Amino acid sequence: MPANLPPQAQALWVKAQDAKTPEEKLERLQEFLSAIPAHKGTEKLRHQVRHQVAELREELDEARRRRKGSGFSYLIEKEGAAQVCLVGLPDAGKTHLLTRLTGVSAASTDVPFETSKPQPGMLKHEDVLIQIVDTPSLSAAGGQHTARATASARNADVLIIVVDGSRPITSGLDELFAILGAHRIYLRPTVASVKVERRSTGGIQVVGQTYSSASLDEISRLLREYGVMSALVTFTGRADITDVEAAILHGSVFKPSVAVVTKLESLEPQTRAHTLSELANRLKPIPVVPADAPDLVPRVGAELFRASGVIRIYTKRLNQKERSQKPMIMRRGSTVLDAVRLIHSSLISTFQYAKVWGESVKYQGSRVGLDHELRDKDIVEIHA
Ligand SMILES: Nc1nc2c(ncn2[C@@H]2O[C@H](COP(=O)(O)OP(=O)(O)OP(=O)(O)O)[C@@H](O)[C@H]2O)c(=O)[nH]1
Ligand SMILES: [Mg+2]
Repeated sequence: MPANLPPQAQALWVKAQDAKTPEEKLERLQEFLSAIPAHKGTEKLRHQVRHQVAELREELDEARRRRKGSGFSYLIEKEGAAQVCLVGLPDAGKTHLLTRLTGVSAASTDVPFETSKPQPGMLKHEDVLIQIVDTPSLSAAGGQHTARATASARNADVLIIVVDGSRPITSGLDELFAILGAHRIYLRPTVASVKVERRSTGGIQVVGQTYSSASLDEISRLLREYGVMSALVTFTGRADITDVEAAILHGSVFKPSVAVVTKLESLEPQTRAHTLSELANRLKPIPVVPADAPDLVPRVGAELFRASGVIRIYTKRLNQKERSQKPMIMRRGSTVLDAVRLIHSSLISTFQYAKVWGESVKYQGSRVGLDHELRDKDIVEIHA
């Protein structure tokens, strides 16, 4: 159902977006909240704005504490090929898993909400390092732990959903999804969705709306009403104009994820198998890895690498046999041009061709141009 906001509420929303400080934003969001008419169509929106208000309050409280005290920041700076965040309900086994994946030791007992701030470690996957961040547990009641965990999850490239296999699966997942959803974090690309990325210039650009009933005019008009003059709008599936509005208002994010199931070893073999297949069904297409797998670290590493959407590219100097030891980390879909830019931008003007070995070419050592798309583990030799 569309939110159909009256112009006055729309204007207040625009004002809230233009807020210069978190204090101002909090105040304006509260004004906006009180201007949203209460009916079925605005239920979700009201719920989410309320959450946003609560999050901002937490953030402000935290900033105040920081000013007084330790100067500690709760967002972990990214390192390695990707940042992965462990999320889950109390006592699911996140901290224990951090230790198993990275060797970092931290208190992990049966005290719920034991972890109170994010902590990082590095997992080695083949020749790359993947950063794993342990977070406080999520709770439907919200609060500081949940705020820190969801902020970390938003910041991460990939999530590991830690599921306690000894507890009822359905209710546990429902709770987890409800909490993440309330914070506008989604684990699966929805069948129909819209992503609105704001830009400073360039007007409204729309891609992928072939299957949508929304016209470019309609989309531009709606965005303008909300004060968005330049943005890249990406449609997936048969999303319509109400999905555009939802994307502007809710700022949802999609996070690729991998599930790890803990505490399976005490289960009867049959119950164990049933639990795993129930989870796989429910979470499809998210891969599910049992925490008692003997090859846990390489398996999780491979799944995380796949989910992260990055590839490794090696370089080779002219007339040398060996490729570089260390890979360059690039986004999937990157081309020779992207690689050349990363090596040295001055090479672009003198570039003649590149020779490539690996999966992206049919014949090893083929000559390719700048627009050639690279694959994981390709070796590139630039001729310039
Ligand atoms: N049997 C078994 N116990 C586990 C497993 N994973 C974790 N545990 C135990 O479960 C308890 C909770 O584990 P934690 O790693 O502290 O859980 P958490 O998700 O970090 O929970 P918070 O306290 O909210 O941070 C600890 O006593 C762990 O030893 C597992 O795979 N099997
Ligand atoms: Mg913990």
